[in-house]
Amino acid sequence: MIALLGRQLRKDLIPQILITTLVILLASISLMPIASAEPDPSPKGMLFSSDPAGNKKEVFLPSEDVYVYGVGLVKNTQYKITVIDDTTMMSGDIIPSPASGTTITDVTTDGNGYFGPIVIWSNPLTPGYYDIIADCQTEGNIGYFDRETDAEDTIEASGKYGFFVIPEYTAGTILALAVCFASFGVYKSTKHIIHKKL
Ligand SMILES: [Ca+2]
Ligand SMILES: [Ca+2]
Repeated sequence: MIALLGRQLRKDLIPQILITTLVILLASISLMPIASAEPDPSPKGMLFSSDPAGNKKEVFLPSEDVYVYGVGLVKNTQYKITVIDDTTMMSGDIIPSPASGTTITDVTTDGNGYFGPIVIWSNPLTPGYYDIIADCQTEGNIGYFDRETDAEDTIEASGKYGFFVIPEYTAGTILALAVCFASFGVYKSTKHIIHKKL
């Protein structure tokens, strides 16, 4: 009797088992494209030159300080940040000496792979085009640029410069032009008032 009930029970369960298996199979198939679309497990870090508040900034006056912050770097890890003359780096290249007037800065990333903004160059700055490179001190080759673990300014990645320091005379010219335009505006509005009075 018990054996009969058991057989009956198993017989009733067979369709349910088949349906459950089918559902699991379909769910696996539907999840497959999602799994293959997962982001790169080792995303490349990025550096950004900025102001003290962490707003991206690429053009500096010689009288300003250059700040940098990094995102997507190796977590809780030491990096050496170097300002170099504008160049194009390939993975495996030796990291050039710091640009004149700059020094290498040590930083440690937080649990999210983030650091900064920190000052990497205090004024007075030397006019020119520069790149910023972060050399990981725990992975890759120290002193060499490793694209998998290191990060450089993202603008450098597209073959451009990381940041630019405007020459004094350019800044002076812009200021002179601004004063000129402002004076011209005052003159025009004054003239307009005089004409009105006449
Ligand atoms: Ca390295
Ligand atoms: Ca560059």
